[in-house]
Amino acid sequence: MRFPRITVAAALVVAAMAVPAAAPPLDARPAGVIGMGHEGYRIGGVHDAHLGTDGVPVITIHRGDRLTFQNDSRWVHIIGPGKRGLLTDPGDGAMTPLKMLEENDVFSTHAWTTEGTFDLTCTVHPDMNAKVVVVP
Ligand SMILES: [Cu+2]
Repeated sequence: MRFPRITVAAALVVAAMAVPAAAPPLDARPAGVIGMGHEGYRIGGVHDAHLGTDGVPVITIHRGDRLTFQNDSRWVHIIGPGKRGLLTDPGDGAMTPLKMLEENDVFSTHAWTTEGTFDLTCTVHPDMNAKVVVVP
C-alpha cells in the first residue's frame, strides 16, 4: 500500500513535535548562569541583571569577568556580538568564537577586558538580544 508523500511528511512533523516531550529533562541552570528560552535570554538568578526599558536584558559585569551561558531550552542558539540576529565582526573580543549551543550545552566567554556596552544576539532568533555593560 502506498501513502501520498504529504501523509508521510505530516506524520514525521507530528512525530518531531512529540519527541521533545519524551526527551529527558533539561539540566537545571545554576544561579549566575544566563539561560536561553525560545527567543530570549533568561536572567533570573543572574546577579546584576535586569530588563532594560526596551525589554532587552542588561547584564552588568566588572572588567575581567566572564559570562557563562547554558542552553536550558530545546532550541539551538548561535550567539555572538550583534543586534537583531545580525552579527557584527566578532574581532577578538570576549564573545569569540561565535558559539552554537544545543540543549544543555554550557559556554563561558573569555574575560571581558574592555569597558563599555556590548550587544549580544542570536542568529537563529533575531528577537533574542541582550546588552553587556562592562564596568571597572
Ligand atoms: Cu537563539
